[in-house]
Amino acid sequence: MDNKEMPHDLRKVAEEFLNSQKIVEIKEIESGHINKTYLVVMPECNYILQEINTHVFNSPFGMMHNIKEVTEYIRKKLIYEGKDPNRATLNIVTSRLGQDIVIYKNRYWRCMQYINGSKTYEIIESKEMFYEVGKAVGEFQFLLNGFHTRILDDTIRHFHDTPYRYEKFLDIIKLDRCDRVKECQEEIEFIHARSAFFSRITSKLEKKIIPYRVTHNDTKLSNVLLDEKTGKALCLIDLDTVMKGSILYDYGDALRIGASIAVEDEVDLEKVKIDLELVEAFTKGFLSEVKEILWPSEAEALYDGYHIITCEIAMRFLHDYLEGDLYFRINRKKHNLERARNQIKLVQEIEKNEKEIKALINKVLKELNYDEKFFSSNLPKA
Ligand code: GN1
Ligand code: MG
Repeated sequence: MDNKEMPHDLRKVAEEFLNSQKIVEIKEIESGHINKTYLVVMPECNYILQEINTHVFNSPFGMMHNIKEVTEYIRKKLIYEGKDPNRATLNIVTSRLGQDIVIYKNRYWRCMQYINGSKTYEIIESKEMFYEVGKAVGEFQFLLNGFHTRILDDTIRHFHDTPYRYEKFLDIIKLDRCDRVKECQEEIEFIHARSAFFSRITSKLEKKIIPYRVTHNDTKLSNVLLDEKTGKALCLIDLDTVMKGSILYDYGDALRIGASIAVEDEVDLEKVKIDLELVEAFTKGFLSEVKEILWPSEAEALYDGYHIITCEIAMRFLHDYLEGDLYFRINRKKHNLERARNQIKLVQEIEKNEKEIKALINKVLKELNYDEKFFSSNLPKA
């Protein structure tokens, strides 16, 4: 969308945050399945303007509270370490009246600084690149270690509660409002067949075998900023779902997209394969950052994180298709079904490579000299 086509309302909203005289143009950015995102071009610096999807985030102020608290905490830690906080965390731009959210015609908007010279990717281009992504995901955890989970709102309750999501999935199948169940029998069976292990992570959280941490919860590749020139990791963006959770989901979600050689909605399922060298590179970057904080019980369940999050996302896409595409934005009629099939193929690939993945994780733990205690415990059995 160029300036001439720019809807009047969009400019009006931008003006609530930025000087209208200086706005060069506003362009839509095609990214993410939930919020609508625009780039506001200004003379020296660009800004991100986002319309918050309040169907998904029904407590937008709670969400902004979380983002503010977390970015402030990270900023302080970065300053203390002598790093540049402007490129290593998100910076919220408040409105003329000093508010984080502007409500315009009943729609909710927010603004953030665009980090100059940064780039995101939909597909990984090299091992080095994915190593950097691993470092960014690990560093996020490291920086937030010690941040109290109770400070944060539960923005989307039961977000990575896979057994809960399975219960909701069963309800949707029973209702079959869109008469789509018969078309998806095979996919539904695939999910049923794996439901027994959906609680592997949540039950460990409940029993305190693994800790609740402040986690990102949406560590897909396109949410990691890399420096355009150096390729080095800058930071994680899209902090909408930052809340208490398990590090295992963050580890797994990043691998889910990054270690697959096809994009998430690739329809040629032959192309949906995982690259073990990429799994290793990411794991190295990630584990090198979390060495001081990771529990042995978490290390031994890293594979489960990868496996379960991929099942969960497959189930969520299928759920949305069965419900009539109410949640994820779609660009074609069967987009959610295609995404679900793609993720199901990915789960099959993960299962096929289970031994190899577990062996790789163990190898990296050893190479990084993880403490003896990690090896006396029950590490993933290859
Ligand atoms: C959604 O909005 P986006 O694209 O960052 C979703 C994630 C899914 C992801 C799948 C709030 O993320 O949970 O993993 O799509 N976000 C929400 O690509 O549901
Ligand atoms: Mg998101």
